[in-house]
This record gives sequence, C-alpha cells and structure tokens, in this order.
Amino acid sequence: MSSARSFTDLYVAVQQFYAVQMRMLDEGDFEGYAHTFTSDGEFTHTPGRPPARTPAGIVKELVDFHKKFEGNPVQRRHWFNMLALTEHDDGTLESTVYALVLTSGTDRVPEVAPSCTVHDVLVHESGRLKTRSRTVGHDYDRTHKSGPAPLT
Ligand code: SDN
Repeated sequence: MSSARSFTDLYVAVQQFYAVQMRMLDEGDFEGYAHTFTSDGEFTHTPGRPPARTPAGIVKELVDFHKKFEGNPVQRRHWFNMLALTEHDDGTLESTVYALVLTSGTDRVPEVAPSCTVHDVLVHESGRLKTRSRTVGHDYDRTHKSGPAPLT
C-alpha cells in the first residue's frame, strides 16, 4: 500500500466513486456510467451473458437491456454495501460488494431483485478511479459463489 494515502482514504474514495457511478446508471446516464470504465473495460451484469467491452459496447448493452422496461417505466436503484477492498502492489484494486437492485414502479412497495455480488478490478487513471472489469453474480444463480471477502 502506498504510504502517501492510507487504506481508509482509499476505501472512502472507492465508496464515493461507487456513489457517483451508480447514480449515473440509475438516472439513465449510460454514457456517463460507461465512461467510468477504462477504454478496454469489461462488464458482465447477468450470468451467461457475454461481457460488454469498451465504453461504447457498455452503452449499447445497457440500452438493449433497458428496452424491457419500455412501456412500463421503473426507477431502479443499485444499493452497494459490504465493500471489501484489496490493494495490490501494482496499485490495482480488487473490490467485492453486495448489491441490491431496488425497482419501483407505481406501487409504493419496491421490488428487491436481484440480490447480487459484484467483483470489480479498479485502477487509477490520471489520478481518477476507473473500473477495468466488473462481474455481477446473481444470488438466484446457484452456480454462482461469491466466496469470502478478502482480509486486508
Ligand atoms: O451495473 C451494475 C449492475 C447492473 O447494471 C445490472 C443490470 O441488470 C443492468 C452494478 C452492480 C449490479 C448490477 C446488477 C444488475 C442486474 C442486472 C439484471 C437484472 O436486473 O435482471
């Protein structure tokens, strides 16, 4: 770990990064969300679906996925929690979080689905955090195991 920045600083920076990133997705700013990934970034949001690659590919994937809500608009919010972070010697960060997707239609009670784990590789680019890869596992998928969080 670099001496200039404490683990606590890094942990808070990753939380802030996620708060901004996931708000972009939830507000429908797919371009903004996709550009929080590196130019060679990879994103798999559903098991069995091929990874979307590059910010342009990620925008296309998100536009396609959200077509299923056409005619039945919903507000989705991705709630991240239980962040576990490991910093590698080359500065790469591995992060695992729990994610709940809260979906509100016109009903007062939101649906919580799916319950997910997220495994990210994060890097610093020009002093800013970016996602190099994101793999989302879904708890209903019995082939998926999130494993224990790494001890730092
Ligand atoms: O970006 C994410 C996502 C995400 O984009 C998801 C999408 O649909 C588009 C970060 C962390 C978790 C997720 C989870 C999902 C769930 C996925 C599939 C679905 O909602 O049925």
